Amino acid sequence: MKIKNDVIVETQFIASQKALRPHTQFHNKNHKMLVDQSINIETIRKEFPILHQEVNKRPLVYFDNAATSQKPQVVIDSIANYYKETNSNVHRGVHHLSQKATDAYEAARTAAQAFIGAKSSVEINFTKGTTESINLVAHSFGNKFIKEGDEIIISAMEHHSNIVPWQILCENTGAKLKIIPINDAGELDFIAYKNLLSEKTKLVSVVYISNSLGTINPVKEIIFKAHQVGAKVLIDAAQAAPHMKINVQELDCDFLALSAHKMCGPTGFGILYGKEAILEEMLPYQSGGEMIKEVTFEKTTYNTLPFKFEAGTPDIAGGIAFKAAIDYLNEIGWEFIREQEKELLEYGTYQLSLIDGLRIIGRSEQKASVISFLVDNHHPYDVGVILDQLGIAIRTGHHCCQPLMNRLNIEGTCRASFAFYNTKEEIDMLAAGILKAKRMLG
Ligand code: C6P
Repeated sequence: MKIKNDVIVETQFIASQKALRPHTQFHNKNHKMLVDQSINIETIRKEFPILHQEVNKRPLVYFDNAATSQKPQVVIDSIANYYKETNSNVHRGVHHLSQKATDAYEAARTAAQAFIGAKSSVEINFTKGTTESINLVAHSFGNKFIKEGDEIIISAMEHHSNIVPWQILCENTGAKLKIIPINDAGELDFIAYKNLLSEKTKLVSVVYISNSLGTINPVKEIIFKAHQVGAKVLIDAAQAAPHMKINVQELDCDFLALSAHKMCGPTGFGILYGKEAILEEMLPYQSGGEMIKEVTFEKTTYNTLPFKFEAGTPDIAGGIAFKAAIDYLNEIGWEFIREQEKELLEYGTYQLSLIDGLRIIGRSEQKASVISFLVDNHHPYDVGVILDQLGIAIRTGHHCCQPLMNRLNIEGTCRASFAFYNTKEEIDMLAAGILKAKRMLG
């Protein structure tokens, strides 16, 4: 595509629209498998009903996938079907529906175990999402194992969810929070990280993929180094889970947190992975029903893993829909997801770089399909509002990473985050929209 006088005069994306999936299996609307049939991107898009609407009389361009991804029909159906056919409480009843609900809910745990390559399903704790998972570790691990004078290491590019729980823990215990600096491209300073590590380090908690910059961090090396000083490591995989295959045993992380809603699943559901031996030693998180073994007024004993960390009636429909999302992503195939998003990132980076006065924030060599940018001196909010008028959804602001914005000396950015169901044509519309915003904002 060439941009001249604010007009797109030529597009090159058309071939990409026909990009064929290398995968041979796919769910159709009736959730039957179509075998040996290559599917193009339009077929995938048909699975997402929300994408086929107009916003402000323009076709919706959804580039806010890092905030939350859209949901395919199979995930939407799984929620409705649960309430239509199965609704009942889990782990409690002897009756048919309760057994059925329990089986479906526990199948989600097994699917999540396979999804992240955990050794045992008891290492999968269901939570409300990444934020709750990190809070669980801060409370249940932190309050037991972190003491005055200990150190916790995070990085300068963390989401608030991976900062504030540790600050509160440090306030409560007298531990110290240490920050791994980043360079101007938005990459972690690994040498500085190694220098921060010492026998005082009890926990390292870092983001796998930055939500604001798209940086993919070398978490395997980070974990290896932390283990050399005896520290445990938590990986915030909120942005990694939608984009790449994760294997917790290969990474050897001690904890990993993710949210279902960023990977085509439901909101308010996620997992905390923890190594079984560590989870066994941790304090309960919330208390009440389900997490107990026996209650008397004198003493209460706690349930076995994973129920020890799952007090109260869970989001059963959420768990079942999470499994539907995992199955869906596996069927799309990680190779396809990686290739499609890589192409979108490269194309988007190129097209946006052609725009005069546009500055891309976050230039890591290892990057996921997130482009943060600033246009001239315009406030990201103003650019975002104009793009919204054109039907284009991006996120603007600090993206819950205020310390990162301070480090970069900016208030915030415009952020376009792509998913495998996005197209180059949509990126062309974004580029044209930015040019229009430039014109309107002067
Ligand atoms: N980032 C974004 O627009 P929850 O809200 O618990 O599902 O996820 C929190 C979270 C933690 N870590 C990272 C790296 C994240 O990106 C997020 C959520 C969204 O970037 C909403 S602020």
